[in-house]
Amino acid sequence: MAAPSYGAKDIEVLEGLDPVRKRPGMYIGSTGLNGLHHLVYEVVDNSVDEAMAGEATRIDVTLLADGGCRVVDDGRGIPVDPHRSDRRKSAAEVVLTTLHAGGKFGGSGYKVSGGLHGVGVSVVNALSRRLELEIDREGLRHRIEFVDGGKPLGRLVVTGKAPRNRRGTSVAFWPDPAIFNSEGTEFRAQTILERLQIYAFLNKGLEIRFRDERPGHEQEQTFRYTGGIVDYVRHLNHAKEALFKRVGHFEGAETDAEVEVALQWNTGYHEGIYSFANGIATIEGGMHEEGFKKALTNVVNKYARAKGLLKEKDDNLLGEDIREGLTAIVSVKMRDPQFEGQTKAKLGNVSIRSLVERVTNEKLADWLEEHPTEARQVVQKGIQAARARVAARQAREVIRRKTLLEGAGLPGKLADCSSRNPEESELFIVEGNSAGGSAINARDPITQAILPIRGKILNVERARIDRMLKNTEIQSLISAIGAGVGDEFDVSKIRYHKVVLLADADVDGNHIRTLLLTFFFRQMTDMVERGNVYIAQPPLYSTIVGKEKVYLKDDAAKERFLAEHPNHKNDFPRMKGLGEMDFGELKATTMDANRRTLLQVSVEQAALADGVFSVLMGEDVDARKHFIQTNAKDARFLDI
Ligand code: 0RA
Repeated sequence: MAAPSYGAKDIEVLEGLDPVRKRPGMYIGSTGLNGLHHLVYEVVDNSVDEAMAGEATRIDVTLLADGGCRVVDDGRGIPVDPHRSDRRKSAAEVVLTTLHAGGKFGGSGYKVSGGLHGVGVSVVNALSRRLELEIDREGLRHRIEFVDGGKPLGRLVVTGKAPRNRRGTSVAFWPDPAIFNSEGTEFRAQTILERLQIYAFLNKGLEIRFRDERPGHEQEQTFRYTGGIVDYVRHLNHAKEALFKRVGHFEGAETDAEVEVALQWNTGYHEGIYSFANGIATIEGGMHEEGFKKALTNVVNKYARAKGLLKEKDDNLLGEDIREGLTAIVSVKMRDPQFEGQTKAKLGNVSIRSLVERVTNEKLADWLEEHPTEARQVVQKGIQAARARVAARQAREVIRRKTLLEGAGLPGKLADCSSRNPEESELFIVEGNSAGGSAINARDPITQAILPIRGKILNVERARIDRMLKNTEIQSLISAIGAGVGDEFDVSKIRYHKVVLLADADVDGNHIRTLLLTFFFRQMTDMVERGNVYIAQPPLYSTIVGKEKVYLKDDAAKERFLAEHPNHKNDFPRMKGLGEMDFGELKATTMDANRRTLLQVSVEQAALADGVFSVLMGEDVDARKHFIQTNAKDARFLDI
């Protein structure tokens, strides 16, 4: 076979992009699905930069029917004039075929840019089997195409007039299956949508349209937020109960750097500070977050003292007290962001700390003065959190002292199993005394222990941890599990490797399950993390077949049954509560290891129980699934 003949231009191209094809992971993280989607972000980033420079107002992202992705913006367009290094080539060709050739690195016209993501469209070109670039500039439409990882099919040519004198850049690319050979080249709309929405939140007024043209996946969605990060905070607090309606907002700048903050408290306990540098999520935090937190603690304490809400004898509120239930966005834009840390998601620039601190100290103090009602609520919530913190510590102390004095005394209500091997031991926490009675009869006494818990352990909507710890039922639970609680919880000491919540599918059952999940999540986190917590699934329906009673777990199981037994005429009475099942039924449907189904609780679910009640445990399984998928997958939106 004849060796392919390369001209000088080809050799240069190969030199330009070869490193990317050799080690794609260095440029896009991985060649799995994450890396694949990175290509989209890479292209969109450039358009977003154009928007940040005040030159673009709209970005269209389209997943093409043939598997490609097209990103169009209405910015200035990549420059088309002959490049200074090689007059035969257009600047656009050089940008697409050379690493780091983008305008961003020359610093021309760009105030800020992502930095990390700035490796540019050339990387996308290198990892695509085809890329089509169209530029509308100075009234003309220009076009150039690349194949096989960035080889130009020709030079940039003018194909006609730019329609309606529009300007902007269009990049369409088809990822190379030879590169993305492990998980394929099929984009996931949801993944892209989530990212686009964040871009839209962070760039006030920017319109981002998404369109999926793939057969069977057709959909369209537009994001545009005139409130920017204020809308973002509202969105994050949407499923929660806001402490007050207003979202606080302030900004400030110095040469080469600007900061914008939006914040609102909710009645929950989770602290959600989401920070960004040049539009990139800084999941590991960094200097901007440090500056914000320090100033927040300072400003709120000062305000509380000035208004007499904290007396001279009172201790200052801790940062964690003030941040309880806080949802905040801290967004900085700056030259040369330094990304550090394990995942390069921590902002290292020391100078930004003092800017954010200064701006927050000044502007947040103003905001509190201007909004005394909200300010008072913030302080009151902080004071309550501080009290709860002290009370929880005291309650833990009491429990610890009790176990020290009384040894490993087990609670009287516990019907323990005889096995002392945690691996095979199961603890069923059963709602209601009568249900507890059936469970004791239904169990395998060697491996299954029963702890009955009264239905109304706590008749507070959202129990605070300190109140939970003082509750005798919870104290029994702690000693039954036998591994301590809170900071002292030691998962290696748990007496049962399965801790199973068994409660009715009604309102009270949901309540107690949610409380217990919240408790486990906050006070026995490792146990949840290791997958030791389960939810028992008693059946929802039964029906009679011949002489036998058949149990059906849920509506889906009922549908399946009907499909398999089209002539079935008997009805499907809804199962009554646990207390009304006899022990034979309870054993057959819920407890017998060979016949039951248990739902293993993930950290995500437990986290959601901590913040979101109805959605997690509600009837609407689809809404729940959707919620968990969209909120918990991304660690930043996980309520931990
Ligand atoms: C280099 C210089 C200029 C703009 C761009 C690149 C640019 C790149 C992309 C990529 C996607 N959309 C884009 N829009 C613009 C500045 C050009 C000038 O000063 O006119």
